[in-house]
Amino acid sequence: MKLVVAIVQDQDAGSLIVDLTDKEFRVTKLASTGGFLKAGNTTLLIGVEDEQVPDVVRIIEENCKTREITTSLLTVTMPGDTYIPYPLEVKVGGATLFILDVEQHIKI
Ligand code: 2BA
Ligand code: 2BA
Repeated sequence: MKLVVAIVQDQDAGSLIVDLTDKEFRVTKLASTGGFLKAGNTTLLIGVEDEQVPDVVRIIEENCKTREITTSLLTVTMPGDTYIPYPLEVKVGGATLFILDVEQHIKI
């Protein structure tokens, strides 16, 4: 068994979960925050049999889009702790996946 950990954009999470559950995959949704943009994103845990991983990856590819985001980061200028916002263009990927071996899967 594998655990697919998928970090996706909030805008894509709804349709992705619908498509996964339509195909009878089980999903757990976590609200998460990206360390760089400090903005909300969604982390999905999807526990599946090894041979189902390609199907899960395909459904994620179909639902998740790369987006250009212009954000403003705050930079501190020396001296005097003055913060200056500066615009930054960032390409946020459709999804970041980690696919882990599951040592045990127990339901109680
Ligand atoms: P939910 O996805 O909200 O599922 C709640 C319960 O609904 C499940 O209880 C199960 O009895 C039923 N259920 C879910 N999907 C089903 C399906 N495709 N067909 C028939 N019945 C279905 P549990 O199995 O005890 O799961 C409780 C919660 O644990 C799930 O909440 C989900 O958040 C998580 N979970 C369970 N298995 C998972 C897995 N393989 N991967 C990720 N999360 C899992
Ligand atoms: P964030 O950390 O908020 O990053 C959002 C986007 O900002 C990233 O998109 C990337 O294009 C850019 N970025 C991140 N760190 C950067 C840096 N040090 N310098 C320049 N640009 C940077 P993605 O790579 O598609 O990542 C989207 C989200 O996926 C991330 O949100 C983070 O929550 C998660 N993620 C990506 N790679 C990860 C990893 N190796 N471990 C854990 N989480 C990861």
